[in-house]
Amino acid sequence: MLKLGAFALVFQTITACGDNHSAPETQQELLSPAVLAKAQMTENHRRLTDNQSHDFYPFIKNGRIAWQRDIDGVHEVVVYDTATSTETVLTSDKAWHDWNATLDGEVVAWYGTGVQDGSINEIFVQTPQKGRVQVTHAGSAEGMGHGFFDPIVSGQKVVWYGSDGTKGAEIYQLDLADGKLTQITDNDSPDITPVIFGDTIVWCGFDGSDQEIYFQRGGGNVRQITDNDTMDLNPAIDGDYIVWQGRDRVDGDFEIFLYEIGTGRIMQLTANEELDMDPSISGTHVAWSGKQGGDYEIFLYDLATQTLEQVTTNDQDDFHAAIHGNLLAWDSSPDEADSEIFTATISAK
Ligand SMILES: [Ca+2]
Ligand SMILES: [Ca+2]
Ligand SMILES: [Ca+2]
Ligand SMILES: [Ca+2]
Repeated sequence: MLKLGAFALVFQTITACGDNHSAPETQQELLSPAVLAKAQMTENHRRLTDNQSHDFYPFIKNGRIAWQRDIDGVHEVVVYDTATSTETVLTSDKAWHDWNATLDGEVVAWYGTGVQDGSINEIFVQTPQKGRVQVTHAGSAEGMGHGFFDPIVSGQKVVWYGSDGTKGAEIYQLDLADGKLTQITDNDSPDITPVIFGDTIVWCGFDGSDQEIYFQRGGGNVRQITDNDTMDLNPAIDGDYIVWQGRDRVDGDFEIFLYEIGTGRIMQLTANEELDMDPSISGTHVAWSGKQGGDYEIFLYDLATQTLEQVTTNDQDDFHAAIHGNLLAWDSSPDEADSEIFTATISAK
């Protein structure tokens, strides 16, 4: 293992911003840039699908993987259980393109785009108790914009974003336990791509000039993590850690950042001149898609050991890293044809 370099410490003061957003109380440390030691952490690399359909956008929870597959021109939800090695195509109706599937236990959620009317997008949730339920109804209301997108499930909670019909996109939460729908944000700017862990919701909002990362814990005040003049996008959360992609203010490419809620520390995980995007986090492991030598590869970083692995090495794009526990998944197009789902396991230390 290589020796780690020292972190350069930069102090960043976060100031108050926007309507209902409260300012972080403390100064934050920006640890930048991390000098990464290389280590092999994954094994059992596997091509999970092998067909003529596009398989992409995997999501993992507790050994179950959900993704979307283009079947005869219509996108459907597929769920794979690693415990039983069984694949189930969950949706088969041809009325909706079903996208961005997410799951936790037996609860599965996704959004559908009307095949007939491609401008309407609705959230669907499937549970053992109630079966499949369309939980939003943008299509039946006047002036509801394009509807609702990108649900994420955690326990009995589902979050998503979409137009409230009058202003920019807002963040919504549905509690499946009591059926209560809560609008988390209410402002004039777009709030998009929420993620949830327990009672903490994280999303990407707009501060008037560019995108920032916000979160709300336990229904309390909205707190702002980033405050800069460049784009901060695609947050993910696990436990006390929030990750996202932010623009490198020197080179203009995207880097991966991490925020620790308990300490308020921000850490920059990548420092290069290529695009690093779409991070996912589980425990101390962070995975993302980064450009390397002309195409994208999957990278895995362990916060505990401060080591980095380039998981893929090939000439095609590897996208949409998803991680939970010791399982990592992503999609790629190995034959320059349709895309497939790939998995790897993270070895026990
Ligand atoms: Ca395929
Ligand atoms: Ca920003
Ligand atoms: Ca970069
Ligand atoms: Ca690649």
